[in-house]
Amino acid sequence: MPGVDTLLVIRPADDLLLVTPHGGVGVCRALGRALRDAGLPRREGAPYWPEAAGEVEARMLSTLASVRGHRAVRLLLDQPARWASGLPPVPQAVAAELARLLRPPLVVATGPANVGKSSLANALASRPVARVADRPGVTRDAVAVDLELDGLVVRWLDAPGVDRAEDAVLAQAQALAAIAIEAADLVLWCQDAWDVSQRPPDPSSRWLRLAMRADRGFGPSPGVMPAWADAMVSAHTGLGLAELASQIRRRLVGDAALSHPGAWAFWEPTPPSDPP
Ligand SMILES: Nc1nc2c(ncn2[C@@H]2O[C@H](COP(=O)(O)OP(=O)(O)O)[C@@H](O)[C@H]2O)c(=O)[nH]1
Ligand SMILES: [Mg+2]
Repeated sequence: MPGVDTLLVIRPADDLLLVTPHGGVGVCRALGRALRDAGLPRREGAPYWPEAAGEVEARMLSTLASVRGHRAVRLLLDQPARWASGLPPVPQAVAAELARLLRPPLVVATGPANVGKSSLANALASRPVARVADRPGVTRDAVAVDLELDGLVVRWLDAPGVDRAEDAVLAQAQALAAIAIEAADLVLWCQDAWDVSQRPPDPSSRWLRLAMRADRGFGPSPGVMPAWADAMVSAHTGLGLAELASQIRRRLVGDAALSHPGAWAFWEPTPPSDPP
């Protein structure tokens, strides 16, 4: 296409041409029309990945094009060899966990206002994604961002504080956040490390309790994690951020699932299951 696009044409078989333009939808449509007019219709059922050694590899290449996160990529690359060597499929529960490598699981950060929830999202994203202020009620509509945590991409939702809403708009935002919390794969309860006035949720596989702003010191032994917490972080100093990322990843896709040697039918829909 002179002046519009440069494209690559590959002929992997006598009766098959692969045409790979760089352009957008308009270029592809124009190309489709031109090929049809030239008497070269698109062959129905033509393989999308004719260079693949087999069906699993073709599916793998196709899935690889849309996934993010190095853990997904590594595991997918290994699957054709596993199926070829006749390894038994991974159990259903493992497949359900591994499915989270392909579709970002939902992680919601909630808790009282003004404890550093938005700052935590910004620190993990390494860029400003949510507004930060030294007063409650600043985060209203939950802010969503995709974050890669320890090689797993999650959909992170920074929710407004759960304190009593001082206006109807915040109350509405809180009601929406409550729906997201119900749907979440993992909920992060965020509370100041030194705050003893709150009652953190009971331990649960779906909740992770974070002691926030831990750089400020707290209690009789600064730097020691409060008994109620599962993790201790500071968005300002970076304390505990790498450990938090790894803890979140392990809660969502456990080490046992990642290192399971079985063959993974990553193309099959998996029913949702409880987190590990
Ligand atoms: N010392 C300290 N202050 C923090 C930290 N994270 C946030 N803050 C401050 O706490 C206040 C509230 O932060 P914000 O992220 O808006 O809290 P949110 O309301 O829970 O989202 C702001 O003044 C932040 O600068 C932290 O890790 N350490
Ligand atoms: Mg906020």
